[in-house]
Amino acid sequence: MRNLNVYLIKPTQYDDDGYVVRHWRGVLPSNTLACLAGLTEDVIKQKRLGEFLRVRIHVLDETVDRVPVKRICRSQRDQKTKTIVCLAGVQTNQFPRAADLARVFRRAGLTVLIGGFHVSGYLALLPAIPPDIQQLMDEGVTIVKGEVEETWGDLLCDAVEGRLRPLYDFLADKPDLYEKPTPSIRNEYLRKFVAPNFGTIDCGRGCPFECTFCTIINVQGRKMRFRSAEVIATAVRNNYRAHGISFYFFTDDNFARNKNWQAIFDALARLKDEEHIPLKFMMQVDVLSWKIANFVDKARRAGCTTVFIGMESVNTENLEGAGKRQNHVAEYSQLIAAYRNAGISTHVGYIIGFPRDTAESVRRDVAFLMDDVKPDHASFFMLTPLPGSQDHLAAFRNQEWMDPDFNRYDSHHQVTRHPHLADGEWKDIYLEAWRAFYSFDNMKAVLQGGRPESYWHNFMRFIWYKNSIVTEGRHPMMCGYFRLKGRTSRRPGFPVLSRWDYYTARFKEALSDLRGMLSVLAEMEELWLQTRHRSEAERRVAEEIAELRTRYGQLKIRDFQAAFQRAKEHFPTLHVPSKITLFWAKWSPLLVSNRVYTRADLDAYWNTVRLRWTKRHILRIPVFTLPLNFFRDVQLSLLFLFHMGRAL
Ligand code: B12
Ligand code: SF4
Repeated sequence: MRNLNVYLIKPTQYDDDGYVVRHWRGVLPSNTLACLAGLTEDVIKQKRLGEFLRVRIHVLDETVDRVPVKRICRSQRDQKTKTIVCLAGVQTNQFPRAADLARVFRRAGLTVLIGGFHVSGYLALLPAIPPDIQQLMDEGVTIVKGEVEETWGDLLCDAVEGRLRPLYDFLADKPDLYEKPTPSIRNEYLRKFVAPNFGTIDCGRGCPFECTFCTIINVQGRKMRFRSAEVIATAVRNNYRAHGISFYFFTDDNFARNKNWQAIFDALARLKDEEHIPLKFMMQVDVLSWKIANFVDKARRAGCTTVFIGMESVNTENLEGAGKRQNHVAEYSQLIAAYRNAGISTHVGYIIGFPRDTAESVRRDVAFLMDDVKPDHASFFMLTPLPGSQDHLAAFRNQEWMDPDFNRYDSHHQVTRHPHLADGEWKDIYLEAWRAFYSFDNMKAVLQGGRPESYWHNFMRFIWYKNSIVTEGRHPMMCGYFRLKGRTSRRPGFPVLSRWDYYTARFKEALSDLRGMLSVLAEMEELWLQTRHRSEAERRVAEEIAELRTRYGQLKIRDFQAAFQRAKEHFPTLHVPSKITLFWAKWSPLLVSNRVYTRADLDAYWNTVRLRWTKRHILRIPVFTLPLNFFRDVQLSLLFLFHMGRAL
């Protein structure tokens, strides 16, 4: 054998219509793929596979790449070439897709392995190998349970020599990560994501706590393992120089319990101070992290801009029931304030559907979250018994109903029965929580209450989240920009539509997506107009105008002047524009400057046009102002996009 193709493929999920979920651009690149690419490069460098074997690594993330199934199947045709397909980082909701791909590749005679959290967690707690995994093994697929930092070379050797076993179990031998190869960044992969300066590193693994819904502790363990601070700093330096990576997601489940956090933060701060690398990062921490001496301050100095916190609930009974005893609701607002005061945005994970939840209690709790706890962002999840969690084991032992379709285990679907929430009601209250948190008023409150340095960061996340939930109806963490669907890439059991039916349906969908996106953009434009940073004087003028806004549309130039005049009483240096300037400002298309505070008048105008159009009162459409308002709208949008682009 002369050539070896190693395909590292992260499968995606099927949507509810059976189409493979793929986006034109993703938001977060996969750390598992980068980890396995780094390990494979290391195996090649060490010549573990022999001197003369030419190895090509192909990294494919099905959430943003079309997997060229036929080409991969053909790649082993010639005798001197072998192809190994590694279905990587397979989560429970991706397992059905992974299994379908595995079968196709096996039928073509390729070597296929599946690893990741689903198989690892599923096999970690259940007393016997479940039938779906056994069936795959019978079909010649190798299942890998656990982490492979110390065994990847051996596995690849077994694969090359054709002596792979059906099951490898590394769960008991968790690798020491201290000096292991770090995730490898690939430019061609990063180009598929919205921010191509975005990288991932897991600085450590494990978590000491005992939440019953969590799979991490039963796969990566409760004993913390971590990478050396020097290894991380070297990776960050090299990634910056070679790929321009300056923003990281440190994927540790709990960075605050990484025993090496201090050394890592110090090393990163040195990269910023001494080597002028403009490093920023986000990380996951627990609710007690703010109490660790110097943690928040050092995080800020190292470049932390966002923390993701597993808050899960504001109901103490829910937390106790889920074994999350470390979360004290009374301290939540102090936790948020500690990070906010350091200029770090807070993003909380919040679970809906704990056994004690009712529709009313969820409504009350979400209001408390927004009004009292006041995090910058929240991600909501429907409680899901993920294989590998104590919750799943308990439901399995008690023979409770669990949806047999793993494709739905994405915490965005109901997969169990709830004692107080009827089928359908659970999902409704979950979606209501999303809508409440990402309502205009709450987003406005967050942007106005936050620090100026967090403004654009929070704003961009709002766009991503709003677009995912409102336009696409998908969980933001499983969503990207512009949904793509292949006509024939459909789950077995779903019919492949005729070209005509498919393209008609797609056209309608694309139109509705576009309409959704434009309406999100218009809302965000208004949010920007109402919240963007202004000087004190400008703010005062805005308040005056807001008072007059009840009569908006009928506002006269003299009203504006009066507002300026009153503001001048507070700010004597304020320049009161002349009548001519204000006339110009009100009516000229060039009005779109920093004196626009709302697009309410434009929206009112377009609503009138729409209403008259639908009521067939076409002659009553104010045609003379149409081009002017269109021009003003385009201008305003360009100004908004310009400011957003500058902030990116
Ligand atoms: C980071 C992360 C994300 C990121 C992913 C992007 C990124 N930047 O990586 C974001 C925020 C987008 C995300 C989203 C979601 N996530 Co997530 N995520 C994680 C997290 C915290 C780290 C992943 C990671 O990098 N791990 C380090 C890598 C190296 O570990 P690994 O994947 O297990 O891989 C090792 C081994 O498993 C093995 N291996 C893996 N694949 C293969 C393949 C072969 C062939 C072999 C031999 C070995 C092998 O080798 C690797 C190296 O040792 C994990 C928890 C965790 N600690 O892993 C949760 C986790 C994977 N996520 C989880 C979930 C549920 C989700 C969501 C469904 C949540 C949601 N509703 O939005 C979505 C799904 C998104 C998607 N389309 O994949 C669950 C999955 C559990 C399960 N059984 O399904 C986890 C375990 C957390 C949990 N709550 O329990 N996630
Ligand atoms: S704190 Fe988070 S990572 Fe740790 S056990 Fe609980 S859910 Fe899992």
